[in-house]
This record gives sequence, C-alpha cells and structure tokens, in this order.
Amino acid sequence: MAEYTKAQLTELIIGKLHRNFGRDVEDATPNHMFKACALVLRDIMSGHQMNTSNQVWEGQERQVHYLSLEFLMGRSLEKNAYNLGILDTLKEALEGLGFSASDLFEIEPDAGLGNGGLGRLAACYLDSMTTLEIPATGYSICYELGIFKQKIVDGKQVEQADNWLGLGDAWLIPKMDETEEVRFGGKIVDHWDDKGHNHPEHVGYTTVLAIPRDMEIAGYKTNHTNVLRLWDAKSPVPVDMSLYSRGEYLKAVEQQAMAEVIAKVLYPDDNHYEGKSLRLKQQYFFVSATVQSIVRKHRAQYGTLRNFHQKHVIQINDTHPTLVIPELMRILLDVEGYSWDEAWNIVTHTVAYTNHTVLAEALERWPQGLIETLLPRIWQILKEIAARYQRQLEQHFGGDMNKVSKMAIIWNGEVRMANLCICACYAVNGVSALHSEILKKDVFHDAYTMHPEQFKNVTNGIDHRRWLSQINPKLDALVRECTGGDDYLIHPDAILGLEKYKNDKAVLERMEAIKKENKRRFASYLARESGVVLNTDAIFDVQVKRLHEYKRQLLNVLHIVHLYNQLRDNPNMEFTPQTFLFGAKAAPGYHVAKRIIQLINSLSAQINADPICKDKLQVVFLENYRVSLAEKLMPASELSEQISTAGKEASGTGNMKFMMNGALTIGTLDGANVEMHQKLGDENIFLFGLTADQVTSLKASGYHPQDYYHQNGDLKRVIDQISAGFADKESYADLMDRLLRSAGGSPADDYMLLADFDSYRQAHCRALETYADRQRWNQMSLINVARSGIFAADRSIRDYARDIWHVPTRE
Ligand code: NBG
Repeated sequence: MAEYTKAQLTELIIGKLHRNFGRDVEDATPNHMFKACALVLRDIMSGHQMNTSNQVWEGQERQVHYLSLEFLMGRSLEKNAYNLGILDTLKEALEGLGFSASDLFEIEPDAGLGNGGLGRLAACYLDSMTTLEIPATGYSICYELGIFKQKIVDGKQVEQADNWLGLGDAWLIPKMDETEEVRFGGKIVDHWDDKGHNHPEHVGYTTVLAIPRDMEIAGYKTNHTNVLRLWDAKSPVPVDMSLYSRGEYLKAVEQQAMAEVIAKVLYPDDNHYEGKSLRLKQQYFFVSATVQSIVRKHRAQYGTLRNFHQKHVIQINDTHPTLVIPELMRILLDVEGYSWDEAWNIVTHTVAYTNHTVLAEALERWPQGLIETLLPRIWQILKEIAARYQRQLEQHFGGDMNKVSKMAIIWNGEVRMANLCICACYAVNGVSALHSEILKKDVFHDAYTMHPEQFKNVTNGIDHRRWLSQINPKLDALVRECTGGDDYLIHPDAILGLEKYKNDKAVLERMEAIKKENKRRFASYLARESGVVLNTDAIFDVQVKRLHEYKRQLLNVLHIVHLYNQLRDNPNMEFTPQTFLFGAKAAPGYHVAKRIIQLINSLSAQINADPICKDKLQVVFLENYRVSLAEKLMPASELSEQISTAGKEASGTGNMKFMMNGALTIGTLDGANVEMHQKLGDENIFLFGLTADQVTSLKASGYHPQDYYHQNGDLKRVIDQISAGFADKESYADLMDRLLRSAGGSPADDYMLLADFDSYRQAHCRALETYADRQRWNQMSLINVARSGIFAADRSIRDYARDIWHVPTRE
C-alpha cells in the first residue's frame, strides 16, 4: 500500500486546484475542493489499476466480467480514501486547508445507478472482488439521470430528476480510444459462398457509439484495483443539413435521437418488468459494447478466441444482460467464422446466471417482433438457439408438451430471457438458501431435473467495511477491542470473537451507549434536514426498502393503527414508546405502491398530531431513502422489519445491514432471514407468520381473508378505520379492499397480509417485552453483530470464486 503524508496530500490537492480549476485554496468552493480530492484519489487508483491490468493480461489470468444494468454505488470519496488507507490523512489535510472533511463528504451526490437491492449488491460485490484481488470488471450504463429523487408533497410521492454527473463525473475517466459501435435496426442479407456457407451481412442499420467512462474501484488493503466500465451513448454523426441532399438527413437525425436517449435515464422499476423498446435498446447497447470490448482485448493478447472461455467468465446479473448470449454467438459466428457448435461450446462455458426474483411480473419476456426489427441478426441467432433447445427438450421429456412449452425460449410470440439463461449458462444460482431451493423445486423445476449440477446457491452479502466499520465507528472500535484488532475487516468471521463478551456487563452497557448515541446523531441529522423531531427515548422500529406489495409495508401500517387504537381506548395504559420509521421509493408507474406511501403519511400526520400519542407513538416517513441515508440510519436502528410474504423476497440485504449494526429482526422465514434464524436460533430473532410451504398450501386450499376480518375484532376495526380514512378524510378503501379479496374473487391478495396479522402483533409484543429487559436486549444485539460475519460480501464472493467462477482469491 502506498503511504501518503498529510503534507503530500495537501500538495497534491493544491496542485489540482491550480491546474484544473485555476484556483487557490482561498477562493476554492467546497465543490472545487471535492473535485480536487476526487482527482487526487483517482490518480492514485489509476496508477494501481494500470499495474493490476498489466499483471492480469500478462499473467493470462482468468477474469470475471460482472454485467449488471444497475450499480448503486452511493458516495465514493470517503469510501475510496478508506480503502486506500488514507482516510485519516485526507481528513487532516482538508482540515489543514480550512475545510471540514465531513461537510465535504456530504456534498457528494449518491451515484444512484440502481433501484435497490440488486444494484446495491453489485456495488458491494465490486468492493469485495477487488479486495479479494480477483481480476474483475463491472459493466453498466452511464445513466445521465440515476434513480429519481423523491419529494413528499401533500403526503404524495413526487419524482425529481437526479442529475448526479455535475460532481459525480469527477470519478469517471473517459476512454475515447476504446469506443465501440453498436448497431440497431436494418436487415440481414445472406451471401452464400461456393462451399455452401452463409455470410450474413447487416445493412441499413443505425449506429450508436458506446464510449467507456471508467470508474476505478480500490480494494481494501491491497493495490489491486478494478474498474467499473460505464458506457455512455453518443451519435457517430453530427446532424448536418448538407446530408439532406443525399437523403441522409433523416438518418442522421434518427441516429442522434436514438443515441442520446439510450443512456439518458435508469428505469426506476424494482422487481418489475416493462416491455419498453428503449429498455431493450439499453440492454443490447451495453451488452454489445461490453462483449466487443472484452473480445478486442482478448484478441490482442491471445490472437484467437478459441480459448475465450478459459480466460473469461461472464456473470449475468438477473436477466437484464441476457442478450450477451446471442451477441457473443454473433461475434464468434460472423466475425470469427466459427461453426455453430464451436461457438456454442465457447459461449456455454463462459456465461453464468444469477436469478434475483421469483415474482412473475419481474420475469422478462420480450415480444419477438420488437427483437426482430431492432436486432435482426440477434433474432436469427435466437431462433436457432431456441429451435435446437426445443428439439433437445422434446427428446428429453418424450414429447411432454406441457414441460416443453414451459421451458421453451420462444413461445407465443415472446422471447423468455430466463429460459435462455437456463439453456446457455453453465451455472444458475439463487441468492439465498431458500430462494435457491424454490428455484429448483418450483420456478425452474423441470430444468433442474435435466441438469441438477447446473443449479447452485450463493447467499447474498454486504460490504461490511462500508456497512459496519465506516458508518458505525463506535461499534467498529468495540469490535476491534473485543476481537483483538482489525482482522475482521479482511476475515469477517473474526467478528465472532465479540461473542465471548455476551455476559460482560460493561461491554453490554457499551453496546447500549453506542446505540443511544447513534440514535441521537440520526435524530439531530433529521431535525437539521427536515425539521422532524424524533423521540430518541422510543425504540426505533425501521422498515426501509423499496415500496412493494410483497414487502408488506401495509402489514406494518395495520399493526401501528392497532397500537394507536389501544392507546386511544386506554390512554393511561403502560406503553413502551415506539417510533416507526419508513423509507421507500415507489416505482413512478406503480399506483398501489404510491397509495401506500400516501397512507403512511396520512397515518403519520394523524398520530403525530394526536396528544394521546405524545412521547409514546410516532410515525415518520423518511423522504428520499437512498444509500447515503441508509448509512446514517442503520447504526441508529433497533428493530428491523423484514416482513415479506414467505417465499417472495429472494434474499434481502437490508436485513443484513441492520443485523450487523445490532438491530434485532422481526421477520418472516423468507429470503436470507432463514439463514439469519439458523445462525441466531429462535431466541435471538422475532419470527412470525406463515412459512413458504404454508403459504403454498394455504393458497392451494383457498385463502379466505374475510374469515380473519370477521373473526378478529381488532383487525376488523383497523381495516374499517383505514378504509374510512384519518383526519385528512382521504379514504383508503381501495387498499383495504385488495387485502380482503379471497382466492375465489379476482385477483386474490397474493401476499396474505391478514393471515399473518395476529402472529405479527404477537411478535411485536415479544420484542417489546425483551426491550424492557435491557441486559437481555443488549446481549441479543451483541450476538446479532457477532454472528453477522457470514453476511459479509467477502464470503459471498469467495463462494462465487470457488463454486462458479473457478478463480483464486487472496487468503
Ligand atoms: C432483488 C430481490 C432482493 C435481493 C436483491 C439482490 C430484484 C429483481 N431482486 O430480495 O428482490 O436481495 O435482488 O439479490 O431486484
């Protein structure tokens, strides 16, 4: 690791201010200072990165290419300085120059190139792949606008554009000389040679240039540095009126329009597929540019693509990059001239697929007509892949057309991306033990019976350096003291050493004091930002995640209204003060989700204004939940709401962040909660609700929410109240009616909220009883932190490296 003194960093920063901005320190604004720091760090990382890259190519090492339409990076200045081991020195240098380091870190916009868990996972994995010294590159789109900024106006979500590049582009290095061309539209003309081989020619296409804007990724305590390659889209032709006479003006306009819009904006849908042609363009654009770029470098190094699969693995993050399969086929067939079998052999030994959801509405199915017109050559290749696969399926399943039709790649005029992945990928993995089982038992069952060895599990993980050490310095200090140093940062299992202190009163009291202080810090931040005053004597009960019906924010609401009723019935009852915090963005087109946000705000207004609730019950909706807000909130949280309908949440990763910061979980046996429960035992988690199997059988035997409604007076009262609305007189009968639909009616409430209501209520009672026993609670909190090591992304990446990628990792 390179060492820098305060004096050296100071000089470097001043140099950047002079050369890049023509400023002295005295007249530099915080923005100048931020950019100068970013450029200094970028230089350091670039130097490391060039060395890494040379070593990897010259050493002919196997490389990982992680393709994802989302990388939710958040902020980078503090993170990069931390990983480079110069955070403290940088802070000193900045203070020496008259700037507050923490203020400067705060002005950095989040790089919000993702929606939620899927994108944040990719960001955590980049950090771990680099720290573990795996030669890896991430690829995505350099969206001009990241995930929208959420404002709450009159209780409703309003979306604002997220122009992050103004400051954020300080991290990006454009590489014009590595530009690739991506072709859309046109048609394919066959040319048969005298040996009977066809040489298809693509004519009349529209070209879009893909320009890399590379973001360097520093590893922790290593000089190994990887790159996140973000593709920007540009038109190859300026719109030139003189072309008009040659009939090319329209073509030029078309090219420019198409190019400009491709990298404009991230699709703000989480766990939901929308068959928009622009989205398909984005997918092909980034996949084609990526494959061409890998192939170009490979050819320069090896002179042939015959060994391509020995040197590269391409990880497909959810189905969004699936077109990488036909695109690599296209290059091997049309450019290299390989036979179908040779090409297919290379492709199928290169690609691996991670599935991130079982929700039917999230599975991508593209209309064949769209692919046919937009990507004519890809369409031909897809047809051939699909036809060959179908013959294989018919053979294997002896003409059982039910199975064949379910597994087919092209069916009823649609191209099913998940089936294409299953057909071509040498490994398919789910993201938690339960999820991977559901894939085998249910979603991809027939494929599993064909090739059981293809199916793997890699449970998700989070970057514990960011999500514990960096954001919760006091807890980090305690962990270091109790585990004898900072080894846990590289070997996350070492955090288990904390458990030795589970009966040590002083340590438990310190756990409590740390939480208390973190709560106060968060409260003062929130008061500053939004004027909301939190009751720091109340338990902080937190549900932050995207808004989705399956995540059941509504169940949380039902329970809060029930608590409120208890207080109203009996204002003098003994009542543990509770502060419920929500944070969630709704996809702009997801009406029900937006209504739920409105309901939460309506409830919040009602409760916070009612004197009965003063110092007892509080509900707060945190505006614009994002990575940088999560970083402030996690250390302050005490109860973590992970309450999805069992079987629906593939893994969850927020759950891990809470656990690592000492919050206790109230949750269903869903996603990675199952593994948390395994680690913690019944006594260190508050479980409730139906299991995934019970959900399935209840659905089969008939779910009748009306029964719960009529049999449980408390529940009925809550539902009727919400239907009628609160002080603002807005009725939410639309939302309540959905919960009351039974299997017979259309469509049933798939998420079965009412079935879990009572058990959820009881789990809350248990949690509050435990909370009253401070020692017990603190001990549980300590045990949660101590056993959170398996949820470090380093562990996940070691799993990928060993079981799927077959690449070595740092010890
Ligand atoms: C999400 C799941 C989460 C999971 C993340 C990361 C999609 C499609 N899936 O449960 O809903 O934690 O992926 O794997 O966004």
